[in-house]
Amino acid sequence: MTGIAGDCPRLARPDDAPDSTIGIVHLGLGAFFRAHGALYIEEAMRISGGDWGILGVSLRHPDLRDRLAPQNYAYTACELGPGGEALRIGTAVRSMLVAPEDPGAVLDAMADPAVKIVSLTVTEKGYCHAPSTGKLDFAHPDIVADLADPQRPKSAPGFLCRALDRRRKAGLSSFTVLCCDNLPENGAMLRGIVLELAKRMDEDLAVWIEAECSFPCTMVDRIVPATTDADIERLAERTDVFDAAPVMHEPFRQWVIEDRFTGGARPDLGAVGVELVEDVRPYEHMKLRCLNGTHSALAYLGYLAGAETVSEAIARTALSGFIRHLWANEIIPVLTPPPGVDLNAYADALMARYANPGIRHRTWQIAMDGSLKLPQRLLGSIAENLAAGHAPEGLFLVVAAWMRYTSGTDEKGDAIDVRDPMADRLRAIWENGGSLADIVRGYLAIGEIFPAFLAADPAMREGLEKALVTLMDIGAEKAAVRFELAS
Ligand code: CS2
Repeated sequence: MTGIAGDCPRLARPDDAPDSTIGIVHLGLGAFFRAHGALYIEEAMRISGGDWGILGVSLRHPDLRDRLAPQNYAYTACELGPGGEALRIGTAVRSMLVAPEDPGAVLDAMADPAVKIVSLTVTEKGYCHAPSTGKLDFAHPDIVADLADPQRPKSAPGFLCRALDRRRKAGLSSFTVLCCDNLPENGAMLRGIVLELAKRMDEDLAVWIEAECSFPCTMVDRIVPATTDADIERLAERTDVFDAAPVMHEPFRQWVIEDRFTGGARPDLGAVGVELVEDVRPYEHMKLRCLNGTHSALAYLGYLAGAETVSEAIARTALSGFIRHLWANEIIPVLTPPPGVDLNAYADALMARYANPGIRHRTWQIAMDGSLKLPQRLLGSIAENLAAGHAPEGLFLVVAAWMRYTSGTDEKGDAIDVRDPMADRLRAIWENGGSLADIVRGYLAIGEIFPAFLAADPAMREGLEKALVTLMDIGAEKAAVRFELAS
């Protein structure tokens, strides 16, 4: 690190940090979990004790481990409020492994009797599934590899199956699998995926997992943009300490979990504001559709309109009015609110969160992996509108904006760096040429994204065609203005 950060002493683990041993293995440790779950867990240990230290696992790169290890896995969590920053040091992460360096060490850790929970934030694409059905994709290269070389898993489902198998064979109890990704009925979906894979490995393992292992569904929420070098420099200037891996987050946070932990073993999460409920679905629908759905809308339309961040996008009245229209007329009317929640107030609070100028959340970052995000964020709302006899033209415009974004060329003719496992396949639809109607048909034919009943609905196809024609004719911002709903 050059600049001021390079001259400062390295961040150290504070003396008053809870001295817990490891009780949780977290797959896919990144900024989000360190700014969300890990902070809740640390607070729970401070209040009620318990050995809930976290062993983080990176399933791909060593970068985060290399940054955290010299500071004993402590890191700064910077809360970026509209009025300024508040800092704290996160200490619940006790160690980290990089799976490709030593998959056996990861399995050993997961099979340790002291580990009671394996949590995950591996992003939507880490589950190797088809998002339209939630089913495992057996042709996924990581799953093919996991079946071929069982002792050296690559995928998250592969690690879960192998580790559970070790526990079963050692006569140990199962751990709770706590999925913390933005997927619909995330625990149930992951359970289905793990069982599919386990069945292929060993029928008895699948039977054991089915009987012994709990996969509670969760809803997680906190806006955590990727940390930049500028953030690291700014923090060093402010604190005179060099932290190579701080996390940046908004003040708001919410975690709703179904209280079904194996053997009831969990940190005292209720003491720190986590909502432990019977049924997460209404919370998850509210969050995935109201927040993530409009986040994706701002990502695609905002990017095409030249807005670099969410707060820049929302500062344009065309886009903020459009988002208000989506909530009021196309998203909230088909939602069932969680007990005691006023969805209009929830949407108003979201608008304030998006406008927070302290958070520089890039539209490009949110636009990533749209092929895996669209179903749960947008297509559910579209399907329910259509079923109610209403054509959701604003949501069609968002899907059309995703189509245009994934063409790889923006409104000025510049290239877009599209990050998506399906990027080549999506761009090929445009390269094959044809009318805009052909393009829409090409997208709708992707069964992993669009469920057959929706792709076959003429109202869906015609609505998308109309939206794409408008978008190509007049551009994202002018297309959005047509829907503008004043505050
Ligand atoms: C975002 C989410 O990057 C994205 O796709 O929509 O990461 C979002 O910031 C979080 O889900 C907020 O809880």
